[in-house]
Amino acid sequence: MKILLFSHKSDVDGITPVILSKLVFEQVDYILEEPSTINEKFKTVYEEGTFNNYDFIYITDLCINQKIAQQIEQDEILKEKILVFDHHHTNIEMNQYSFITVIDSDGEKKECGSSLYFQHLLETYPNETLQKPVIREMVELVRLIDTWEWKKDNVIEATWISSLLGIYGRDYYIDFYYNFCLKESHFYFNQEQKYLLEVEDIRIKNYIEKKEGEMIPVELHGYQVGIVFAELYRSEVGNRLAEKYQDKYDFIAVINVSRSVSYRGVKDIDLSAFAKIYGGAGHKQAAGSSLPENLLNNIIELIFKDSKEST
Ligand SMILES: [Mn+2]
Repeated sequence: MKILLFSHKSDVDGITPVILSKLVFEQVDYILEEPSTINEKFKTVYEEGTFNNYDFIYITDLCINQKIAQQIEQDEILKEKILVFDHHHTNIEMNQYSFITVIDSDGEKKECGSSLYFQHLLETYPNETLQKPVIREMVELVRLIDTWEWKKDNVIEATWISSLLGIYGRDYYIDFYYNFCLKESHFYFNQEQKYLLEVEDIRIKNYIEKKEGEMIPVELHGYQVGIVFAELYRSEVGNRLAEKYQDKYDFIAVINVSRSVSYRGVKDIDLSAFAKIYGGAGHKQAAGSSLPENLLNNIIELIFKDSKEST
């Protein structure tokens, strides 16, 4: 079977569905996007007629908007081909569509994109590899890190799997864990990985310290916000500083000038609602929004007042 997968670009919850798909289907093509870009990308691929080449189209850890969902709902063939598995509570209302499943929590535990997709695959295509404990154990670590439930029992291994994605990069990570899942029966971290993680830990600590010194206080919509510019380790920077400065700031906004803004908090403030003001989305304590369209050009003009556009 040939499938096309749309998934979330930036974390293990978005990347793991690629690995799972490869363990199940003969041919897997995948497109990795952000919540802010998925709709446009999906629409383009749809209008190009590319979906005709696939048996199924999956969307994981992301969701399409109402307008596109309505379009699909009216397309009798496509409706049967597309399946969405998301867990972002801002998308809960999308459950009204037969091909969309959005589950934030089953009552006992929180779900993530990978855990929902894994359950679907296991029920629909229970092959030998998929039934091995290694897959279940890997998906559980992803779930723990993505839903923050690792904090409850301090399952530090969940943070390791996320750090390894940063160290390896997407392509190598996918390759490595695809082969690992084929070969191994249980999940574990090898000595080499543990060494890499130790080095990475030191790098992150140093980076956070540096960013801490550069934090800028701003008032936004009545909130006290600590603003940090960071291109690396954005989640770690945001989480650590939100915790450390909870008496001073309501939450932290990490701006990556070349990509987007991440919001991180530890208080009872719905950051997904705050992100929405700026066209973003996410979870209560971790959300994001995209940047103004002309930001980079504006920065260039601010720095080089005499610059001219060039081709
Ligand atoms: Mn997720």
